[in-house]
Parts: sequence; C-alpha cells; structure tokens
Amino acid sequence: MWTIHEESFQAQAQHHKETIFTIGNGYLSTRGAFEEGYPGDRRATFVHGVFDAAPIVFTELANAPDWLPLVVLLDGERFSMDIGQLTAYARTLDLQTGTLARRLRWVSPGGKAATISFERFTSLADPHIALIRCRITPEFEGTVEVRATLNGNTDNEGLMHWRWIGQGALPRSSEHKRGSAVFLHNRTRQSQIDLVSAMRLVGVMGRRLTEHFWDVENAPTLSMTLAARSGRQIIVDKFVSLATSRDGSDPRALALEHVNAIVDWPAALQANADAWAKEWERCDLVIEGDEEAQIVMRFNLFQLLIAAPRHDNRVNIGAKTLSGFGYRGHAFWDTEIFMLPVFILTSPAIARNLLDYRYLTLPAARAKAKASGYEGAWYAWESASTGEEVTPTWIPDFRDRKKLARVWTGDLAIHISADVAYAARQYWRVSGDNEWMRAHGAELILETAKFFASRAEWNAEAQRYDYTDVIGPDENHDHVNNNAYTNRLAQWNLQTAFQILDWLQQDAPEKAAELIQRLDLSAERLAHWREVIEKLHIHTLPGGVIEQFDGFLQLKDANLAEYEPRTRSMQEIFGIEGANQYQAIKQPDVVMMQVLLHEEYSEASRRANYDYYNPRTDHTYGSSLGPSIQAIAACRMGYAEDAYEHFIRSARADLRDVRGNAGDGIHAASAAGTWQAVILGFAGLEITDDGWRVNPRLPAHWKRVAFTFFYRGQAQKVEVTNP
Ligand code: IFM
Repeated sequence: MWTIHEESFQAQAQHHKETIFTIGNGYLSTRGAFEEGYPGDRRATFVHGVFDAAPIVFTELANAPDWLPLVVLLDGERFSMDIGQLTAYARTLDLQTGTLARRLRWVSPGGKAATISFERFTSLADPHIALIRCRITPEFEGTVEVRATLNGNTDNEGLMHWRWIGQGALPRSSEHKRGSAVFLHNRTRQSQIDLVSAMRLVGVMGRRLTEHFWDVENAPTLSMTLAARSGRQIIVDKFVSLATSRDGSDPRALALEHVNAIVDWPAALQANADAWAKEWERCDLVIEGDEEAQIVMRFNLFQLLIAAPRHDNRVNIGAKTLSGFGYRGHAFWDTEIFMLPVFILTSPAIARNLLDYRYLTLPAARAKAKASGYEGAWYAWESASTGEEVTPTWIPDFRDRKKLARVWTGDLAIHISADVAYAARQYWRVSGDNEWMRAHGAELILETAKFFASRAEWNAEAQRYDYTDVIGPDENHDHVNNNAYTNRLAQWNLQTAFQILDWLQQDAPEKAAELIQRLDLSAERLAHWREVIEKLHIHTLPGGVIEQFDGFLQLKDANLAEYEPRTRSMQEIFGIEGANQYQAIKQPDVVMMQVLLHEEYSEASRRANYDYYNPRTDHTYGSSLGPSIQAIAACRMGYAEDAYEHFIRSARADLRDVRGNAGDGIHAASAAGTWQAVILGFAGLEITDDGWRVNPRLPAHWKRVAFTFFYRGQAQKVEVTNP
C-alpha cells in the first residue's frame, strides 16, 4: 500500500488534489497542478528559504518560476482537460519513490485522439533537479508538438515576487547533442534572492521533424515537433534544474551544471528510487489490519519527508510545509511540538537541522524579548527566514471579510519559547547528542529560561508569580491570565535550565563558565529563577481538574454536543468575542500539557482533566492540531474507543479534506501528530532518561505495528502485535 490514486478528475476538488499530489525533496516542493495547466489552478513550486516581502504577512515563500509547463499539441490542437473529451484518466502518487504519474486518453475537439501520460519527480538524489517524461501514443497520422517552458511570470495569489534578470540558450556542446540547455534567471523583488532554472528537452522516441528555441522574455520555451504515426509511441523528456543564490554565489553555473549532469530518465529515476529506499528503510511504519491507517501513515510521512531540510539548517518547516499558500510558509510551534518528534525518532540529522534553525535565530528571539522590555529569548510565534516575528497583526474577519480582526498570537503566545526548549531537550534525550547540546542546545534552553524568569510578574497580594495577558494553545481565549500550559511549560523550561547547567558544569566546565559569563547567569539571577519555579501559579481544583486559566471554570459552560450537527467551528458560531465567554476550546490545552509532561502527572490527574476538557473541545472544526493529541491522551488512559475516534479524525485531515481547507496545503502538525498517536499512543513508546520501553494498546482490529526509531544513534526495531 504505497500509492495515492484517483480514477477521475473533479474540477471543484482541484486545489485539494494539488496539495495531495505535491511532490518534493526537502529542497523544493511542487503542487500537483497539471503540466499543461487547468483553468483556476493554483500551481506553485516553493523552494526552502526563498521568502520575499509581502503586505500584511510581512514575508512569504515566493511562488518560484514554474518549471512544470509542458504543452502537447495534436496536429496543432492544444491538449487541455477542460476541452475535448477525456475518455480515460488515472493519476497515481507513488509514495515509495515520490513519483507522480497521470495517464489519460483524450480526443481533441477536432477529433484527434491520443493516449498521453506524464510522469514527474523531483529528485531526492540530487535535490536541484526535477524531471518530466511525457509519452504520447497518437491514434492518427500527422504531427505531435511538445512545448516546454520555464515560466517566470508566477505570482502569489496576485502578488508578483520575481523580476526578470536574464535568459538564454547555451550553444550545443558535443556532450549534449540532444537537448542543449536553456536557462531563466529571476530575482525576488525585495529580498534579492536569485533563482536560476535551466532545462533541456530530449526526444527519446519518435521521429523529430523540427526543434526550436523561442526566446520569449521570462518564458523561454523549447518546442519539438515529431511525426505522429497511429499506435507508435512518442517519448519526450523535460529535464530541469533550480538553484538559488542561497546555494552559492553563482546559481546560474550551478543550475546549468545540474541540468547537464542528468544522463537520462532511467538513470535519474533509479538514483531517486535508491535515495527514497534509504528514507523508507529509516522511517517506514507498518500497520496491519487497518488499510486506511496504513496508507495515511505513509502519506503523512511522505509529506513530512519532502518538506524536511536535509542540506540546510537555516530553514524551518512551515505549518503547511511547502505544499500550499496557507500561512505563507511561516513556521509555528507545529514544528517543535508536532513534527520534531517524528524527525527526532526517525531522522536525527533532520531534527538537528531544524533545531539549528532555532539556534541561529536566537538573535531575533533576543531582540523580540528586548523590544518588549524582557530578557532572554522570546521566539516569534510565526517565523520565517530571519526569526523575526511575522505574525500578521490584522487579518480579514471570517464573518465579514470587509472587516479586519486583530491577531494576538504574535503578542501573547509566549509558550512558543518553552516549546522550542522542550524540543531541544527531547532531541538530546533521545539522540544523546552531547556535542549539539554543548554547542547550541544549552544556550537555547538557558536563554528561553531567562525570558520566562523576566516575563514572570510578582503578585504581591497573592504572594506568587503570574503570567498575565497571554494566549495558550487554545486560541479561542485570548488575553488570559495564568494559562496552565504556559505556566507549567515555563516552569519546566526554568527547571530544565538548571539540569542543563549542572550537566554542562560537569561535562564542559569551560563552556559552562563562558555561558554563565556571557548570559549573565549570576547567583542572584539563578536565585530569582528558583523563586519563580517555586511560586508560579497553577490552579488545581480538589478533584484534580487544572483550571485552563484564571476564571475559565466560571465561564458559561458549553455542551458542544448540543450544537451538532454543524459544519462550522465553535468560534465561528459564537464569534470571536463570544467564544471568549464560553468553556468551548479550540484544541487541547491542559490535556496538551499533560501529554507533553505525562511522566509528571498521575493517571488520576490525567483522567480528571481529560474527562473535563474532552467534551468541551471542538474536535471537529477546531484546530487540526487537536485530535492527535487527544488520541494520545485517550490511549494512555485506556479509552480505546475515544482514542481511535480521535486518531481517525486526525488521519483524515488531508486525504479526506475534513475541514475543507486542504487546498491551502498539508496540515503538517496534524500529519505528524497522527504519527505520534500511533507511536506514542497505540504502540506506547516511552522514552525516559534511562532508556525506552513500549506499552502497546493497539486498536482491537489492528494486527501488527512495526517501525524503526533511533535511540542514541542506534536503530531500534519495534514490533507489536495484538494477541
Ligand atoms: O500553530 C497552530 C495553532 O496552534 C492553531 N492555529 C493554526 C496554527 C498553525 O497550524
């Protein structure tokens, strides 16, 4: 079960399918739009780190010059699926090799018929190259023309990011008698990133009649006309490369080098398949007894792997990966809390790159804290290339798009700093990578701790520390005081800072001394940290329920079951202001905290909180981040039915487009959270400071779960079965 397949094309679902059929290689991703185009398509290629300024959202991933265009003409009639007749159609994404294939039979309005197939992949073996093979079997005598273009006229929903810099064709060299290269050179308007794409068009099968280079400005095109003989297959390959000024000082030379290095389709295909085989050897997760769960897990892993930076530690993964325009490529806590556990366990080198990104953006996090009068590192809620805060301040109100709604997360969601520290600690615990902790992790954890100590407010009346005016994970409630998740994670961050400092003093005293001096970790400061840890306020009721924030339990209660059936979120039903008045939450908050720090809570405490908050959580139309966490919590308490219900809801986020917005891109946190639900929930993997164990609770209809993970650099194979 390795393929995502469709047997018909529905124009109204095309944006959803473009997301689902995205391919990529950790350097770039390309949505599953058609080579020849389709009216209303949202075609896009995003290259990691290629951001450009944009109004309201500050910066966004610039939709790169389009490498896909490949137009086929049958005796002069241009193939397009919105005209003529489509008498056969199938599209398949092979997750094992990252190859997307479409096969169809088309009859032109003038009656010319042909079977046409397109296969494409972006190579995992050489991340700069992307290839298309087009096969045409005409049912007529005449000509077939193939036109391949590099199109620099791309935009982000109307906003043009690219300037044309130059283009040209290289003279045919003896080495590349067939398919000499043309290139297109563009530059982003504000960030001044150069991107050069290069291509070759190679006739593999069929009698070539003419070949032309059309030097159209910003759309260099290679055209090839071949003789059409009924029943005789024609094969034409389009080889492309992309390189940017982020990759080196001469992206043009780099792009040409890579496109010219492509020997032929079979060799490139094999190299790509070999590279993917290695990925799957590390990452595959086998589920027997539940076909839907199996294919979803491979699909989710595929989507995460194609977004995972393997050669770059200056980028993070956006909440929608590189698969859509949603959230403009910005990264959130989605990476550290949802995606990083997947990489920490299956791909430590990728995890390290992602954590390096946070280390490298410490200067921006320090500047954000300082600008608000705090010390240490306050990470951006939404982060892009520099780590500066890029959360939009205002966005169109969903109830009336002519009005604006204030977005508060960039100002108030301080828990992000603890989330980053949490991921750093988890990486170290699992990998044992002392070198990274010494060089980068310790500073990150100490600086985030410093932020939380400076942000804590002394409440003289109650003799305690508070965090007022924050937003926790549940974004239905803003401007709240003492959000339990925030307070507990901040406290955890401070406690962990002491552990790391102790360890560093033993392990690398010179580094410890250097950090103590540079970060000004004086005895008085550390004494203050201890006091904050001790006196931070978290309100727990006698029965064990932890109040989500001050006054939450006094809000109007909401029985969400009474609003069923519904197709809108509770926040849409109540309105932004109204939602603040109810105990209806967008995603797990206290439960989330207990999932992350579950070793520290008794089962009775976790049960009390799950039982209280579960019916008050908007599982269906709240955040897509919620259900997987809810599934892990339910699993750990043996709530088998609940666990599977939450799991399957999470599993369907993208493939079934349950929220109707998958066209904006993959819900990466949900994809990764679903994986966590299987590994940490159903398989019950627990990693402590002393080792690991599994405590399986497979759904009754599952027969077997098998996976590999890395512990202290060694691959561990786990297999759990149902009796
Ligand atoms: O980070 C999340 C947040 O928790 C809920 N709203 C969407 C964000 C991006 O996925």
